[in-house]
Amino acid sequence: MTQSRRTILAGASAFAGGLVASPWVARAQTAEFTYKYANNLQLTHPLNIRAREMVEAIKAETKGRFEIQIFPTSQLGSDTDTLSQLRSGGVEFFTLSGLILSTLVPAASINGIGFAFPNYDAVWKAMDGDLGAYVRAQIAKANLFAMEKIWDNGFRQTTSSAKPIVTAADLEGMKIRVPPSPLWTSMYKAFGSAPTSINFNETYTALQTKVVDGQENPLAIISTAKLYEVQKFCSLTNHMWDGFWFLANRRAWERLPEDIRAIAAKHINEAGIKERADVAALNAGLQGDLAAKGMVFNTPDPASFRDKLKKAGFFAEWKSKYGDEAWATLEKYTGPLS
Ligand code: X2X
Repeated sequence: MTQSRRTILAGASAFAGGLVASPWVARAQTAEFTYKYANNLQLTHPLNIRAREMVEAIKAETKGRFEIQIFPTSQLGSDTDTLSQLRSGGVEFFTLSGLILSTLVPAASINGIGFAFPNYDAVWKAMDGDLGAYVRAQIAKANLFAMEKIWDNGFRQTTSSAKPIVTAADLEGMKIRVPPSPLWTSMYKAFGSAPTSINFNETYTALQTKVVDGQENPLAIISTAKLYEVQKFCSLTNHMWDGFWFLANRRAWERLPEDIRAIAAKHINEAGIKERADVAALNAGLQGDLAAKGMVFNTPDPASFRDKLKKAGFFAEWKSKYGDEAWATLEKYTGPLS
């Protein structure tokens, strides 16, 4: 049966059922391409709010040819599992912190060096400049494609069920959850903590059952993942900035016709820019809301933390791991770190 006849019949039956105003309303084309996009965040996080708008805009501009199905809250598996699925093509898109991606692409964690970025202005100059370009080139070598604009996670804060973190000494011996990443583990070992690598989808339970006493995340995550229900203290350490690369399986990305790829990339990058503004506003405004939910806040002086890392050789260790060229690119935006 030809498309036009199927369309008319479908339109006529729908019209007969009183579902559309005119029998000539063309049925949306069945998508030529249907891709899965996985992420680890709650539906209420700005990342998923902007992603829903994004997939609708892509479907509309491709006239239904390209459909992206969103799988939030680690529905398809943990971050480490989903990275494997992205590499195999089990999922086509995945937003992932560069620090977790660094298990596959070591250079991808470089933006997470402790106390590197003083503010968002320095972050975006780096990530939309030479540092981001360098990391994306390294990601491409792993047969993944990273969209041009990294999405925002935010400056990370330290929470605990036991006590406020006032100086670096308070981190000594602390059982702290960290995402699965060599840099996170290294940093908290340098603080003298006892870091435990736990995927985000298991973090709430690990805190609730006291497997760990604390964790660290931006306020937007602490709020949307309801970590305030299982954490009493929040110390505004701002100890690192973290983002989410919007990653594609390269074969799946290149399988798309060029016109669809251009439309998808445009809307994905636009959504990332909007999400950045949402997250920054949220992180700036959430302290009062979280305090009203019972969290106790303090703002520590960063000097003792930075000094502890320096004395532990943390900066020197990671400079040698990344290499002089990459480190110089980082310091172009942060100023001297080691
Ligand atoms: O796992 C985390 O802590 C989170 C949600 O911030 C990341 O995806 C890195």
